[in-house]
Amino acid sequence: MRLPAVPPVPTFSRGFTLTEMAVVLVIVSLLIGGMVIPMSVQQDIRNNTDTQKQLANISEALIGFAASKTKPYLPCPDTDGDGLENRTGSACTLQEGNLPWATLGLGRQDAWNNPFRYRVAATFSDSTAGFTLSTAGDIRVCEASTCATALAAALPAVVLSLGKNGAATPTDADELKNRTYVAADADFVQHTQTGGTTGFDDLLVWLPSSILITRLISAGRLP
Ligand SMILES: [Ca+2]
Ligand SMILES: [Ca+2]
Repeated sequence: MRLPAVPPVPTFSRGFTLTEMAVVLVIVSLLIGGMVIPMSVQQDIRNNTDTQKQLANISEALIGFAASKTKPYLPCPDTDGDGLENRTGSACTLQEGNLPWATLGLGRQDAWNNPFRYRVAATFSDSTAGFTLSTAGDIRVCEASTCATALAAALPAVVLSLGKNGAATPTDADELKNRTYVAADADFVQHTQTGGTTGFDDLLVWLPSSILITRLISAGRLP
């Protein structure tokens, strides 16, 4: 017996309407926009990373400088802008200033083309006396300008980049603390970057005496 013919299933074939295409394009652009970091932010991240690498190199160079001396000592800050350390006799002319980049054989600026700031303890920078296993520094790094909590103390040296906003005079109290030179004030601030042109964006590296002294023992310069 012949079965009755099945009626053909109607098929639909049509393109997208302009409205549908527009909706899809909007969704795709939103997705891409959410994934792509703006170029300016990428540049900031790169500058921060590059500067942190420079700070790590500076730390190594400071240790290398000390290890190159028969009686180890750290270089003095550059206080006249030529990149060379400034000494008056065996002591530093000032304990704080710019990093003596030329003395250390390093690049002169951070990723934002600003000089690195540098402070060294008087006890670690005397070129006649040198330092010993028991020498203590006087520099502290704190969580805030009030310095209620010290992250590190009795440090021989600290180096900092003023960050992206380094060219401007800061209004942030923590940034002012890092930027302003006061002979008797050896406190610095380090915490996470708060961003913006008036926020905190400084990058610090400090040299603990434990690391400095251990490395000089390894190099045969101490005790
Ligand atoms: Ca100089
Ligand atoms: Ca800054």
